[in-house]
Amino acid sequence: MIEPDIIEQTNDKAAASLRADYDALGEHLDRRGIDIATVKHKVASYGIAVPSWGVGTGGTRFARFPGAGEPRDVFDKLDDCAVIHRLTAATPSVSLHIPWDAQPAADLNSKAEEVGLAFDAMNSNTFQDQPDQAHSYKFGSLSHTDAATRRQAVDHNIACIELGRQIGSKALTIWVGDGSNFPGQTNFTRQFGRYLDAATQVYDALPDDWTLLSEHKMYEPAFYSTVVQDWGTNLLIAQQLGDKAKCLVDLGHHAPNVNIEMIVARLTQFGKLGGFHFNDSKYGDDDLDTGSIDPYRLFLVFNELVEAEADPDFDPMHMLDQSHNVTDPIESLMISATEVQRAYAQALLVDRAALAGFQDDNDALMATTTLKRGFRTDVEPILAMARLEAGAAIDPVTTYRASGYRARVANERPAVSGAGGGIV
Ligand SMILES: [Mn+2]
Repeated sequence: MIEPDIIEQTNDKAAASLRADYDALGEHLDRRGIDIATVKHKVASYGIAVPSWGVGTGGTRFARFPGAGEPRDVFDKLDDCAVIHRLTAATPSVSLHIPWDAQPAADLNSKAEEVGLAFDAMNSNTFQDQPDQAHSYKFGSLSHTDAATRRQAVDHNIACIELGRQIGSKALTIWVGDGSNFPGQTNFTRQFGRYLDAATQVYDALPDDWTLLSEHKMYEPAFYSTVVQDWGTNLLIAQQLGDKAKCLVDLGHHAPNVNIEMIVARLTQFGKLGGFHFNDSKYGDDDLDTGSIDPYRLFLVFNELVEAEADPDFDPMHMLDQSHNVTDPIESLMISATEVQRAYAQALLVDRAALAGFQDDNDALMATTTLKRGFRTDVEPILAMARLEAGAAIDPVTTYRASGYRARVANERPAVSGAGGGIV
């Protein structure tokens, strides 16, 4: 897929400059009492899951403009995901969306083994109708007024668990588009009761070592009210269902300016933070590339995660969830994976003892300056050196473009694709 020679050639051109930059940063960090090798090791062991639906062009509610060489099916998607991991060494797993990616487990396993990837959380889909389904989700799925429709949605989630169990997944992510568009259209209380009842049936089918991740979203596709609209409702669900149920935080699923890092802290404090969908947004659920709009917010989220790292039981799942409309999705996902790593590395540089001291002394200025110092540090040499040492690319996008991968798959894959995609 990507010739090793291409990686070697492009790395050779950049390696001397990288070593000089890395050494200089190492000296600088040493003066701050930070061992650069320790930070690099943590970055190198950090992995984030790629969403299978992210390697195709997403589109908006208005239009979708397909790109060249789009994946035709889950096997093409896994090829593209493998390219991302080959060049970044940051994305060892893929999160599947069912039924878009539904294939026999044996075929999925053999393809994953061929390309060296594992499967992360399974995602169910009850926000659109499939051609062969008996009951429509037009007016909801797990919270639908009709018992047979709810049963169909429950059965679909259980089928996702069953497939996931056969391919080594350990989690099911549930996001529903259920809600209403008019005041009075639904009774909030009865609708949420139906949701909890149906979600409990899914939860009861979960293997012991699995996690059920419920994902909240403020609005869309329902515009007046959404059943799982915010982290408060999400927490109620996780508490109601049981220990294996946790909350998934998608950065884009909040109103502008919401303090997401504080939501992360709250859920962490009570053992209910289950995972993330990383992306970025300017106005709503824009699904823009991670770190493209507000990298400081991403850093502040990671500051909370690093703060919680001391607890050995703290292990939330990390996934990207983006929609790419104007870029090559492989390039966007490579950049996004490294942006998440960057925020993690910057958060590792925060002098936590000093920060705690300033907090206790109510020295607001020194506290915020101490925190921001991590964000101000250019950690790119750490990320690039981790990639080089893992046999990946110092500059993933340059190497990817030099490889000619997109032109090659464009020859093999027809321009019109039936593969699922979109904003979720
Ligand atoms: Mn999401």
